[in-house]
Amino acid sequence: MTQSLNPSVVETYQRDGVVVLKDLVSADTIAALATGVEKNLAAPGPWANEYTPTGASGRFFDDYVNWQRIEEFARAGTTGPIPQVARQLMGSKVARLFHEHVLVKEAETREVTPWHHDDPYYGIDGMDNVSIWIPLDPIPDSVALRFIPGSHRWNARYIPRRFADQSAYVEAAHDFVHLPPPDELETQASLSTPVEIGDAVAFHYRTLHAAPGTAGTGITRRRAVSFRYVGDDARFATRPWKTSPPLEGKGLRPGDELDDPRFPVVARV
Ligand SMILES: O=C(O)CCC(=O)C(=O)O
Repeated sequence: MTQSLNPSVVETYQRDGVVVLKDLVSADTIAALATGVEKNLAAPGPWANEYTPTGASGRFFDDYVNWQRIEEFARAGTTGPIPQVARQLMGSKVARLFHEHVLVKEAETREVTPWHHDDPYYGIDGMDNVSIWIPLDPIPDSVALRFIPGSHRWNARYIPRRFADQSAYVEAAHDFVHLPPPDELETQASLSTPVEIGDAVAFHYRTLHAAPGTAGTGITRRRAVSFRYVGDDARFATRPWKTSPPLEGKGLRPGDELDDPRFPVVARV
């Protein structure tokens, strides 16, 4: 089934680099993704992270690229409305799944998701891309993702910062600059995206975003799965640091199309 997006939604995505998609995900898919997250927590992959220090309250866990072993992620990320909507938002002929990313914050987690954009972390170049962030719990404003709309068009790429301590990956790198200080970004963050279960937030790999922890909010759990897609202009790339996910070329060289079973075509015109 192909779900046709209202053109104004696509226009907002292209202009702001972020848009809320109401009622995108069925209750069955939410339940399946919740099962997938439990499987993932029970058996983390080799690249999983725990960002909460031992002994501190809460837990901030993330992991990615498990769709080939967790069928619930494969089904939601490669079939049904999610990939179809991704292709339309990108305005691409083809959508490929890049990977899925699970982010879980338990109650009283103090660790925030720091300001960043995703592109510099990835070994992918191109402007045809989208992450579809799907919450499995209601997301009130207190824990909602924050965005700087339009920042995907700033023509700037920022040196990644580690989620654990917010330190920069490197001092300097050609073609990349340091992020402005968080309080400066905070004042520009004009968009918070509270959403209900069934809604999703779509955002561009270059759109600056952040998210609070759960500490002090009364939120008991905040689970999300972010499906990441790339479109027609996506090319394999290297970075001056280890990419995240740390995918190897395996025959792909910088500048190559992602013609590789790790990045299956999941929607086409
Ligand atoms: O879920 C979060 O806290 C952050 C999500 C995020 O940064 C992403 O999906 O790129």
